Amino acid sequence: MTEITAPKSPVTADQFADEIREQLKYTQNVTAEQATAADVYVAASKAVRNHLADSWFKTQADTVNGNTKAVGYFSAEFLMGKQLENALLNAGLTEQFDKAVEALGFQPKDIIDAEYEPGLGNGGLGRLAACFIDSLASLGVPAFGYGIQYKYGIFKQTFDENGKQVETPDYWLTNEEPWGHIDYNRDQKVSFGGEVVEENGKKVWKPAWSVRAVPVDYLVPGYKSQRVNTLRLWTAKSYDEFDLLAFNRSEYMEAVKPQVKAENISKILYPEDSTKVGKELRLEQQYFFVSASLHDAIRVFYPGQDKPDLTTFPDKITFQLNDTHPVIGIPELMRILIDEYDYDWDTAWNITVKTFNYTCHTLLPEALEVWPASLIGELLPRHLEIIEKINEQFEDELKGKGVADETIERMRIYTGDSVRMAYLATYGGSHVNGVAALHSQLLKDVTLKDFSDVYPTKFTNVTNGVTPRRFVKLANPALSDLITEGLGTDKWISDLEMLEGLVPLAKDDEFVKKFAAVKAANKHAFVGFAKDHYGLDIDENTMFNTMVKRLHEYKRQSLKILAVISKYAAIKNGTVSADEILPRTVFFGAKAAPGYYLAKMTIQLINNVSRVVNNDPDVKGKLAVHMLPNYNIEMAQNLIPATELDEQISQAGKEASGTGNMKFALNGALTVGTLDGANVEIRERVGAENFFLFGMTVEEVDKLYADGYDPAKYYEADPRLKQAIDLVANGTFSNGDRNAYAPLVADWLTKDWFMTLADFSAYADIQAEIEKLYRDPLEWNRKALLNVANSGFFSSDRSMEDYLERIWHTGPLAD
Ligand code: CJB
Repeated sequence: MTEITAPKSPVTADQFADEIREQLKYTQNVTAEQATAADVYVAASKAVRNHLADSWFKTQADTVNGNTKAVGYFSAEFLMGKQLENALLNAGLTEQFDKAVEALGFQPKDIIDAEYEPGLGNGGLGRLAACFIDSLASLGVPAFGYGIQYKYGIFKQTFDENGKQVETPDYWLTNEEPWGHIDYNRDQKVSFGGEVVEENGKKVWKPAWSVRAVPVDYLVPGYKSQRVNTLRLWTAKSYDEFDLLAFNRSEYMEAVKPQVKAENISKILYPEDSTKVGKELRLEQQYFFVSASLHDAIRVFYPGQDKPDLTTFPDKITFQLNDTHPVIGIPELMRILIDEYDYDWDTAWNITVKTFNYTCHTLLPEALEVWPASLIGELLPRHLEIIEKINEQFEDELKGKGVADETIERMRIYTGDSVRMAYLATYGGSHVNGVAALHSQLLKDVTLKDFSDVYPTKFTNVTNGVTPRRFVKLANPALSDLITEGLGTDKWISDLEMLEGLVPLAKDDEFVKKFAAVKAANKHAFVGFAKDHYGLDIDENTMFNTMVKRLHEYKRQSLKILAVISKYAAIKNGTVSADEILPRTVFFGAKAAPGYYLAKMTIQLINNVSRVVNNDPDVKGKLAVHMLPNYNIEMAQNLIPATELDEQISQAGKEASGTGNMKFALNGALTVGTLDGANVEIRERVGAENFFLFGMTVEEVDKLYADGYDPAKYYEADPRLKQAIDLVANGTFSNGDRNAYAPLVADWLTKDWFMTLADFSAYADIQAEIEKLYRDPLEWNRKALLNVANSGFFSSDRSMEDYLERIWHTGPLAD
């Protein structure tokens, strides 16, 4: 046995500079003189990774031998953001790094910026997974993130000369990537297709083809916990790299076909978010990573054992299913236990239910994945049999509980034609949770009502959170310093509810002025960032008003852009006087799924409103609009700290939680928002007087649907709205082309499923209140500070503690 050593003691800046030089010389093969910023980035990353290695080994050993159950977080997405700065912070090497790279002749910021951001996620769900594994490591809880190392992450977004979104591939792995360690010796075989036969009374799956799942390990360092967990992302390789016979026949393309087919599985992240995509490849991806991960967990916890006692598996690890994407793991664990380890059905079912839990992230029924049974049958024939049997058992159980036949019909997991993954997850796991209080309530009352009636104790809530390390400490160093000054300690970074200690300081005008100065400095910094990255000239003496998130009808970017257009018209027509106008810069950032027609048209509209408004001398200095391309974590880290007013304006009952809302509140923006998702809890905590609430409630929305919604009525009733829509329709933002936005306009006037028009007047009206407060900087900043002070609850550390207590029933490793 190798002895597990304690973590390496921190080094001096000189020593760290030597370590970087050594990496440059022996692994990068460049001299310090030849090195570019990109070289130094790679060398410094490898050097800091070495510092984390001993803690990583120790954590792995303690995880297997330790006192507590581990967590396996199964997620098709991990949107990690850049790694170096976070790794330095958690390794306690930030200062040494700064000095070391300066000694090498570089600016620390240039080295940090040289990292290429991995985009292995679409939006909220993927970023949440990244926050959660950061928090688990920081709390000292042994955990594995399990997912896919996509060769191409989320597409890069640019805009063409007409303002349309253009997607280009994200070639992130063509740059040297110092973080992931590919481990060919710990691969797993994942099989597909074929048929199920009976041999000696036993079902035997004879797959048609297999791929090699190779793990790529990323270190997940905890903040001040001395723990380093593992993010294990699988990459697909072929067992038959090359068909030599075909090659020798000069059929070169044929020769590499097996390789292409296998490697396709981990080639690309589906650029969807909350919408269902029923693609064969997507099911292959899902099965690929959960099958490899389940086998990996058995390998890790029962090393070298041919016949492990897997009845202890639920005591070793608990798996959280991040949405429905990994739910095929339930029949896969059944198959492993029955077919590979000879357990009987009931024992296997017991183990499986105890091992899995499911988080639902949506309220849109169409976003719950449903797979055609024929597809599962073709790709995973043994799993379809198991799913059928699970469904039989389920229906019997429901009958036994006296559930009415028509209810059972509605609840079926397997309908004969299709398999409902959310239902499978609810039945096949111990707990189901929503991601904000309102969301969890609506899951129980509406989306999964039948299930909650029969299994009430399975349902719980865990409100989302965000990591204070990345989204406050790193993103907003000036605010972090001020918080530390105000509280007299920096312990809040790992105990965010300490921010409450700032509440009394909101009465101290001097402190509030310092807080305002931080915001002003962040705005100034963002002006520089926007100039460098987008070539924009932004006036920092305007209110910075931001709406960044995926583009969805339910999130209602339309509402914001219609209000902007209405404001533009009012300024142009002189319906507001010059001294009534509060100068604003409106920032949008949003990617639309490539096949989402209305979402893409909305982006085009925003870009063209931006073009018209920003070039109109009549509104210069009063209103500017920018659609920033390629919203990603880096942009979030720069824009959120500079934002003064944040938009969370989804239709009530549609946004499961939101996590951007938390990041903005923690960085001292005020929110204009509806009573939706986690907005409800944010408002409760920061105080109704420190939040701009508008719009219909869930009940009002339901009533309006029930009464029959006619958007045209709202268009006729509010002249501001009518004018804004007319300007879109009459070609003002399309060089006179009246057809350019016709589908969008038609949708607004005849359908408007998310009731943008019904909420417009309330949204336009509340702007006066917002602007009035903004004219009083001391009061505005007092309220913004109270947002910071009262948002400590929204740390992902707290979310993790809630999961530990309510769902996972485990805790940190002993030292
Ligand atoms: N969400 O990002 C996604 N993708 C999905 O496919 C479904 C939901 C989002 O998850 C976030 C994390 O829980 C939520 O905050 C957000 O409301 C939800 O849309």
